[in-house]
Amino acid sequence: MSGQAWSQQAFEAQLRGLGDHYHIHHPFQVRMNSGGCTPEQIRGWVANRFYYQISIPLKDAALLSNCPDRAVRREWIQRIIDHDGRPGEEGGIDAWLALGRAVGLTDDELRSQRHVLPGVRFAVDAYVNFVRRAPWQEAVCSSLTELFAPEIHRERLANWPQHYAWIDADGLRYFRNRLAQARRDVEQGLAITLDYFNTRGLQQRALEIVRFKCDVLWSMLDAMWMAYVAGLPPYHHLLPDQR
Ligand code: AHQ
Repeated sequence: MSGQAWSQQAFEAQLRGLGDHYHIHHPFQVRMNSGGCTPEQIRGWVANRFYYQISIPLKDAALLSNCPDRAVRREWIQRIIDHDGRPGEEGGIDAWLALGRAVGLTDDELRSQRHVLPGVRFAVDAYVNFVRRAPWQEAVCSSLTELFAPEIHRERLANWPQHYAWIDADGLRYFRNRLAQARRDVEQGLAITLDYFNTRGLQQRALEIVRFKCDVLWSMLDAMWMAYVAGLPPYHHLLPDQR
């Protein structure tokens, strides 16, 4: 890609411009945030997103294993602790299990992954495998969909108590925790990205990477829409016990 590199300010604006592709605009999320989801659709979303949540620490560990920069690792490793927790400290995975219980799913249902749709698994695995193979700076860049995450967490915290009074508000603590964590994560990820992607070609590559991650998040919800809204789960032509 020819052309002069964007200034860091212009490059950040380009990255933030990808917010139009963020999954907050997906029909499933729009339906969820406007109160249009049935309990089964909420449960399907929580059960499928659990696979994403337990994959994040694996993704971040893969990034760390590729990163020779101790200063970066010392900061990035907090992300694993945020999700896995540590002795005496609940992590995001525990908070997501609490969300599961609040919507009527047992821990075993989540941990067994029996509700995880093929399309969700493929999208999440595509993300983890990208990070395993990519240069660590590209892997950092792929986390920048979180530029847009605070808004989606704020929306849930505002709308779920209003629209889904049947869900115990205690189950929403994951979203509360992520508000601050996402902002902190983005500070580090954005600084690394603005610094490393410093030619026009590299900057275009960065935009491609964030678009790929938007595709990951969008595809997860496409699979959930087919299964839980359109009533067309994989192999819907077969009897439930044959699928
Ligand atoms: O809960 C989320 C989370 O911990 C992360 C980590 C980050 C990454 O490293 O890719 N992305 C991410 C996201 C989380 N929640 C999603 C949501 O919609 O609740 C949003 C997602 C993201 O924006 O990438």
